[in-house]
Amino acid sequence: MTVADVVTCSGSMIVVSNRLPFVLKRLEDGRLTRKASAGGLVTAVAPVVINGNGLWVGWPGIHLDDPNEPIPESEPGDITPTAGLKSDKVVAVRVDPNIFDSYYNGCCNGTFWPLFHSMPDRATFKSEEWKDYVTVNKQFAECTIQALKTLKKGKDTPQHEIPLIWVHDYQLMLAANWIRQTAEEEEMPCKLGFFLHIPFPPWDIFRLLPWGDEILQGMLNCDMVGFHITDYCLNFVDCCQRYLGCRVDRKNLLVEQGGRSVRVRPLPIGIPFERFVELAENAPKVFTGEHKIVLGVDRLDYTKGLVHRLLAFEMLLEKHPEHRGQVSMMQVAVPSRTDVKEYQELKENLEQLIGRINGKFTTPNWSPIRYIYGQVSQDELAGFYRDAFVGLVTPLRDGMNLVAKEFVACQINSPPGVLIVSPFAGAGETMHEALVCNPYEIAGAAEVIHRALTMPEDERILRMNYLRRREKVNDVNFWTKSFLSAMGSLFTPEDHDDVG
Ligand code: GDG
Repeated sequence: MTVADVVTCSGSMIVVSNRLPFVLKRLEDGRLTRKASAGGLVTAVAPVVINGNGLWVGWPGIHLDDPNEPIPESEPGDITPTAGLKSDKVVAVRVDPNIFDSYYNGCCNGTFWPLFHSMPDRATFKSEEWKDYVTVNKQFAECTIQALKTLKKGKDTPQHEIPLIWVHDYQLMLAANWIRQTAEEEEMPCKLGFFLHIPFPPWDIFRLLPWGDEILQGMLNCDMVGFHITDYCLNFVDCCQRYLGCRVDRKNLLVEQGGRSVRVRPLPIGIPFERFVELAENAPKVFTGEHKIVLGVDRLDYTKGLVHRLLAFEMLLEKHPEHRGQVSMMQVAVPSRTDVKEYQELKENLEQLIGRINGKFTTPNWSPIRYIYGQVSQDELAGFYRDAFVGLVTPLRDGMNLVAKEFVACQINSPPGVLIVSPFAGAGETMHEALVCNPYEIAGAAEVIHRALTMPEDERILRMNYLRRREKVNDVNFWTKSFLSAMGSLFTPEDHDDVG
């Protein structure tokens, strides 16, 4: 990374997310230890927090009985991006274990997750869970204020030193309410930005939410609200107008609220592109090369369209028997929300379906579906991405989908393979050279997979070159920079020279 690539926030940045960028584990001897998270978001955002002397507010992944138990430092030899995040730069939100399940599995994942993915029949609406959601959001806000106080910025703070608070995702849509209120009352200047990682649904779906007005007001307490794509921005603006009666400017994506003008911005997230290229360059060969591999990698979640995808692959083998014995589908399904019944049922359905399809087509030398239920290492994943012939990314609905982007980054073999994306993922909006596949139309999806498997080499090269070029430029650092720039907090040496 060159100096020009280093992203810096002009003031300090406080990140507020449901999870801290590491989880705490209790060792057998009773000691607490950190286990770092390796996601792209953490890799991109942690250095901005660390370099700018900022803070991270979040839940540490376990319940701590003793409210004064200190957060441990990183282990010696830890080279992950969060290693430099000292414990005094972390505010661990100690959510009451009695309400955590109701807040997290109940309201966040039982109400908002399905509804925002436009699956209202799966959503439940329970006022007790909503009450706990409000309580937890308030607690996150209090911890954020505590973090803001440690920065000791008064009302005379110069513009470029005003701290930036960046709140993440659907678990914390109300937190800005109390952060703004207290910061104003106590004259602590700050800028507030929010980013939603999942889709924002259209008005006709959003209106099903009994607490929609409160959610919109919560988000509007920020100075800027970011989404992956313009469609989600327009849905949000539309809901603000129709639910709250706000004046809006659709062209410039502005919403007026309480005498303030809130900016709404599409900020499509990227991946650490170069890191994936490097991983792909070093990953050992994972497939024998006898069969072409059609690859799916997903958390095991009903939004990811796994059942539809398997049915499409079955249809491919029915309609195009020439692929039998030649092509295998490899599906990695990462366990997710395993204590929720709906997710357990999905796992069972999926495994039955795989059994049925494999039973129907398997020969002594070939099986149509290889299935991994579990997490593979990132090196191995990069090898899968590199050596697969088709990347099959067909969610029913998805905020962005990083797998599509990681797949193209790792496609370094010559000639490359083909990416298929669903138009219902944010990635489908931006990755124009991928083949588009409607997961709901099984027969059509089977034809798209056939087209990918038979695509001429020169077309594959052309499409993949464009896809890779875009993701390389619009990587996760670019995303962080765009956010800071939209908030007026991107450090540019010239501005600071002016200030003296
Ligand atoms: C939310 C939004 C949005 C998967 N399997 C393994 C593994 N993974 C990693 C992938 C990728 C990540 O998990 C999944 O990211 P997605 O974007 O696909 O999906 P969500 O988890 O639903 O994320 C989504 C995202 O937030 C960011 O804004 O794109 O729309 O729903 O990075 O690499 N990693 C390893 N082993 C696995 O088996 N190591």
